[in-house]
Amino acid sequence: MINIVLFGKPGAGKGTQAEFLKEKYNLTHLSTGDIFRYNIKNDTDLGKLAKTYMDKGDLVPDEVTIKMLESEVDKNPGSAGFLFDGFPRTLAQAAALDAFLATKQQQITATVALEADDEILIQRLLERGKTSGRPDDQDEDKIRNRYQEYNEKTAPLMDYYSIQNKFHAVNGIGSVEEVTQRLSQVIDNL
Ligand code: B4P
Repeated sequence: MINIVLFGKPGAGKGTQAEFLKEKYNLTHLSTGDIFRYNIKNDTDLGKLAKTYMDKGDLVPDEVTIKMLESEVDKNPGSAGFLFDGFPRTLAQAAALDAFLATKQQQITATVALEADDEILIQRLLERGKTSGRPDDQDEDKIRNRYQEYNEKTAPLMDYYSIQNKFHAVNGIGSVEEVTQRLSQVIDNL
Protein backbone atom coordinates (compact mmCIF):
# COMPACT_ATOMS: atom_id res chain seq x y z
CA MET A 1 0.00 0.00 0.00
CA ILE A 2 1.36 3.44 -0.88
CA ASN A 3 0.09 6.80 0.31
CA ILE A 4 1.39 9.74 -1.68
CA VAL A 5 1.18 13.46 -0.93
CA LEU A 6 1.18 15.55 -4.10
CA PHE A 7 2.71 18.86 -3.10
CA GLY A 8 3.28 22.20 -4.81
CA LYS A 9 2.47 25.88 -5.01
CA PRO A 10 -0.94 27.03 -6.28
CA GLY A 11 -1.17 26.15 -9.97
CA ALA A 12 1.85 23.84 -9.88
CA GLY A 13 -0.23 21.16 -11.58
CA LYS A 14 -1.28 18.97 -8.66
CA GLY A 15 -4.81 18.45 -9.93
CA THR A 16 -3.61 17.95 -13.50
CA GLN A 17 -1.05 15.30 -12.55
CA ALA A 18 -3.35 13.56 -10.07
CA GLU A 19 -5.65 12.54 -12.94
CA PHE A 20 -2.82 10.44 -14.43
CA LEU A 21 -1.22 9.17 -11.24
CA LYS A 22 -4.45 7.87 -9.70
CA GLU A 23 -5.02 5.63 -12.74
CA LYS A 24 -1.44 4.49 -13.09
CA TYR A 25 -1.01 3.50 -9.42
CA ASN A 26 -4.63 2.60 -8.62
CA LEU A 27 -4.85 5.23 -5.88
CA THR A 28 -7.90 6.89 -4.36
CA HIS A 29 -7.56 10.57 -5.29
CA LEU A 30 -8.57 13.02 -2.55
CA SER A 31 -8.33 16.69 -3.56
CA THR A 32 -9.36 19.03 -0.76
CA GLY A 33 -9.77 21.85 -3.32
CA ASP A 34 -12.16 19.71 -5.40
CA ILE A 35 -14.13 18.60 -2.34
CA PHE A 36 -14.54 22.22 -1.21
CA ARG A 37 -15.61 23.29 -4.74
CA TYR A 38 -18.15 20.41 -4.85
CA ASN A 39 -19.61 21.63 -1.55
CA ILE A 40 -19.70 25.23 -2.76
CA LYS A 41 -21.52 24.15 -5.93
CA ASN A 42 -24.09 22.24 -3.86
CA ASP A 43 -24.43 25.10 -1.38
CA THR A 44 -23.80 22.92 1.69
CA ASP A 45 -22.91 24.45 5.08
CA LEU A 46 -19.31 23.36 4.55
CA GLY A 47 -19.34 24.96 1.10
CA LYS A 48 -20.71 28.25 2.45
CA LEU A 49 -17.97 28.35 5.06
CA ALA A 50 -15.16 27.34 2.68
CA LYS A 51 -16.23 29.92 0.11
CA THR A 52 -15.60 32.80 2.49
CA TYR A 53 -11.93 31.77 2.68
CA MET A 54 -11.30 30.43 -0.82
CA ASP A 55 -12.69 33.47 -2.62
CA LYS A 56 -10.04 35.60 -0.90
CA GLY A 57 -7.25 33.11 -1.56
CA ASP A 58 -6.99 32.22 2.14
CA LEU A 59 -6.65 28.69 3.46
CA VAL A 60 -9.76 27.14 4.99
CA PRO A 61 -9.27 26.65 8.79
CA ASP A 62 -7.41 23.50 9.80
CA GLU A 63 -10.10 21.99 12.02
CA VAL A 64 -12.66 22.09 9.19
CA THR A 65 -10.25 20.75 6.56
CA ILE A 66 -8.85 17.96 8.73
CA LYS A 67 -12.31 16.71 9.73
CA MET A 68 -13.44 16.69 6.10
CA LEU A 69 -10.34 14.83 4.89
CA GLU A 70 -10.59 12.18 7.60
CA SER A 71 -14.20 11.55 6.74
CA GLU A 72 -13.29 11.13 3.04
CA VAL A 73 -10.58 8.58 3.93
CA ASP A 74 -13.11 6.68 6.03
CA LYS A 75 -15.48 6.51 3.04
CA ASN A 76 -12.86 4.39 1.20
CA PRO A 77 -11.99 1.53 3.59
CA GLY A 78 -10.87 -0.90 0.86
CA SER A 79 -8.57 1.55 -0.87
CA ALA A 80 -5.22 0.30 -2.18
CA GLY A 81 -3.67 3.64 -1.24
CA PHE A 82 -4.37 7.37 -1.31
CA LEU A 83 -3.18 10.24 -3.43
CA PHE A 84 -3.54 13.34 -1.27
CA ASP A 85 -3.78 16.39 -3.54
CA GLY A 86 -3.63 19.78 -1.84
CA PHE A 87 -3.54 18.23 1.65
CA PRO A 88 -1.73 18.71 3.97
CA ARG A 89 -1.14 22.45 3.54
CA THR A 90 -0.12 23.31 7.11
CA LEU A 91 2.02 21.66 9.79
CA ALA A 92 -1.11 21.04 11.87
CA GLN A 93 -2.71 19.23 8.92
CA ALA A 94 0.42 17.13 8.37
CA ALA A 95 0.61 16.12 12.03
CA ALA A 96 -3.11 15.30 12.07
CA LEU A 97 -2.75 13.17 8.93
CA ASP A 98 0.16 11.20 10.39
CA ALA A 99 -1.76 10.58 13.62
CA PHE A 100 -4.91 9.58 11.73
CA LEU A 101 -3.09 7.17 9.41
CA ALA A 102 -1.28 5.64 12.40
CA THR A 103 -4.65 4.65 13.88
CA LYS A 104 -5.07 2.54 10.72
CA GLN A 105 -1.50 1.13 10.88
CA GLN A 106 -0.63 3.25 7.84
CA GLN A 107 1.70 6.10 7.02
CA ILE A 108 2.69 8.52 4.27
CA THR A 109 5.04 6.74 1.87
CA ALA A 110 6.34 9.86 0.12
CA THR A 111 5.67 13.49 -0.71
CA VAL A 112 6.28 14.43 -4.34
CA ALA A 113 6.58 18.15 -5.01
CA LEU A 114 6.07 19.97 -8.30
CA GLU A 115 8.50 22.88 -8.50
CA ALA A 116 8.07 25.99 -10.65
CA ASP A 117 8.66 29.74 -10.45
CA ASP A 118 5.88 31.90 -9.01
CA GLU A 119 5.65 34.15 -12.07
CA ILE A 120 5.07 31.21 -14.45
CA LEU A 121 2.43 29.79 -12.13
CA ILE A 122 0.65 33.12 -11.71
CA GLN A 123 0.34 33.32 -15.50
CA ARG A 124 -1.09 29.77 -15.59
CA LEU A 125 -3.71 30.65 -12.99
CA LEU A 126 -4.69 33.92 -14.69
CA GLU A 127 -5.03 31.97 -17.95
CA ARG A 128 -7.23 29.35 -16.27
CA GLY A 129 -9.24 32.14 -14.62
CA LYS A 130 -10.46 33.27 -18.05
CA THR A 131 -12.52 30.07 -18.39
CA SER A 132 -12.64 28.26 -15.02
CA GLY A 133 -15.10 30.54 -13.29
CA ARG A 134 -12.97 30.14 -10.15
CA PRO A 135 -13.06 33.45 -8.23
CA ASP A 136 -9.63 32.68 -6.73
CA ASP A 137 -8.05 32.53 -10.22
CA GLN A 138 -9.41 35.78 -11.59
CA ASP A 139 -7.72 38.50 -9.63
CA GLU A 140 -3.95 38.88 -9.39
CA ASP A 141 -4.12 40.21 -5.81
CA LYS A 142 -6.02 37.10 -4.67
CA ILE A 143 -3.55 34.88 -6.49
CA ARG A 144 -0.64 36.67 -4.82
CA ASN A 145 -2.37 36.17 -1.47
CA ARG A 146 -2.45 32.41 -2.18
CA TYR A 147 1.34 32.51 -2.67
CA GLN A 148 1.74 34.38 0.60
CA GLU A 149 -0.38 31.75 2.35
CA TYR A 150 1.77 29.07 0.71
CA ASN A 151 5.06 30.69 1.79
CA GLU A 152 3.90 31.23 5.38
CA LYS A 153 1.92 28.08 6.07
CA THR A 154 2.68 25.40 3.48
CA ALA A 155 6.39 25.80 2.63
CA PRO A 156 7.47 24.60 6.15
CA LEU A 157 6.11 21.16 5.21
CA MET A 158 9.13 20.66 2.94
CA ASP A 159 11.32 20.43 6.06
CA TYR A 160 8.71 18.34 7.88
CA TYR A 161 8.87 15.62 5.20
CA SER A 162 12.60 16.06 4.40
CA ILE A 163 13.51 15.24 8.01
CA GLN A 164 11.60 11.97 7.54
CA ASN A 165 13.39 11.33 4.20
CA LYS A 166 10.04 11.47 2.45
CA PHE A 167 10.40 14.61 0.32
CA HIS A 168 11.05 14.33 -3.44
CA ALA A 169 11.13 17.41 -5.65
CA VAL A 170 10.35 17.24 -9.36
CA ASN A 171 10.64 19.92 -12.05
CA GLY A 172 7.03 21.01 -12.77
CA ILE A 173 7.88 22.88 -15.97
CA GLY A 174 7.43 21.15 -19.30
CA SER A 175 4.56 19.37 -20.99
CA VAL A 176 1.99 17.57 -18.81
CA GLU A 177 3.36 14.24 -20.15
CA GLU A 178 6.96 15.16 -19.30
CA VAL A 179 5.99 16.07 -15.75
CA THR A 180 3.99 12.83 -15.36
CA GLN A 181 7.04 10.88 -16.46
CA ARG A 182 9.25 12.61 -13.87
CA LEU A 183 6.75 11.94 -11.10
CA SER A 184 6.37 8.30 -12.16
CA GLN A 185 10.13 7.81 -12.00
CA VAL A 186 10.12 8.91 -8.36
CA ILE A 187 7.09 6.79 -7.43
CA ASP A 188 8.43 3.70 -9.24
CA ASN A 189 11.62 3.94 -7.17
CA LEU A 190 9.85 4.06 -3.81
P1 B4P B 1 -6.50 23.68 -5.00
O1 B4P B 1 -7.73 23.24 -5.64
O2 B4P B 1 -5.66 22.64 -4.32
O3 B4P B 1 -5.76 24.33 -6.22
P2 B4P B 1 -4.50 24.93 -6.82
O4 B4P B 1 -3.41 25.07 -5.80
O5 B4P B 1 -5.01 26.15 -7.48
O6 B4P B 1 -3.99 24.09 -8.04
P3 B4P B 1 -3.23 22.84 -8.61
O7 B4P B 1 -1.78 22.75 -8.21
O8 B4P B 1 -4.08 21.62 -8.39
O9 B4P B 1 -3.17 23.21 -10.15
P4 B4P B 1 -3.82 22.62 -11.44
O10 B4P B 1 -3.39 21.22 -11.73
O11 B4P B 1 -5.27 22.87 -11.33
O12 B4P B 1 -6.77 24.82 -3.90
C1 B4P B 1 -7.68 25.88 -4.06
C2 B4P B 1 -8.04 26.55 -2.74
O13 B4P B 1 -8.77 25.60 -1.89
C3 B4P B 1 -6.90 26.99 -1.83
O14 B4P B 1 -6.39 28.27 -2.19
C4 B4P B 1 -7.58 27.00 -0.43
O15 B4P B 1 -8.37 28.14 -0.24
C5 B4P B 1 -8.50 25.80 -0.49
N1 B4P B 1 -7.86 24.58 0.06
C6 B4P B 1 -7.59 23.45 -0.66
N2 B4P B 1 -6.98 22.53 0.12
C7 B4P B 1 -6.83 23.11 1.37
C8 B4P B 1 -6.24 22.67 2.59
N3 B4P B 1 -5.65 21.47 2.71
N4 B4P B 1 -6.28 23.52 3.66
C9 B4P B 1 -6.86 24.71 3.57
N5 B4P B 1 -7.42 25.21 2.43
C10 B4P B 1 -7.41 24.40 1.32
O16 B4P B 1 -3.15 23.51 -12.59
C11 B4P B 1 -3.27 24.91 -12.66
C12 B4P B 1 -3.27 25.35 -14.13
O17 B4P B 1 -2.04 25.04 -14.77
C13 B4P B 1 -4.35 24.66 -14.98
O18 B4P B 1 -4.94 25.60 -15.82
C14 B4P B 1 -3.58 23.61 -15.77
O19 B4P B 1 -4.19 23.33 -17.03
C15 B4P B 1 -2.24 24.28 -15.96
N6 B4P B 1 -1.14 23.32 -16.05
C16 B4P B 1 -0.97 22.21 -15.29
N7 B4P B 1 0.16 21.55 -15.64
C17 B4P B 1 0.74 22.30 -16.64
C18 B4P B 1 1.93 22.17 -17.43
N8 B4P B 1 2.79 21.14 -17.26
N9 B4P B 1 2.23 23.14 -18.34
C19 B4P B 1 1.38 24.18 -18.53
N10 B4P B 1 0.22 24.36 -17.83
C20 B4P B 1 -0.10 23.43 -16.91
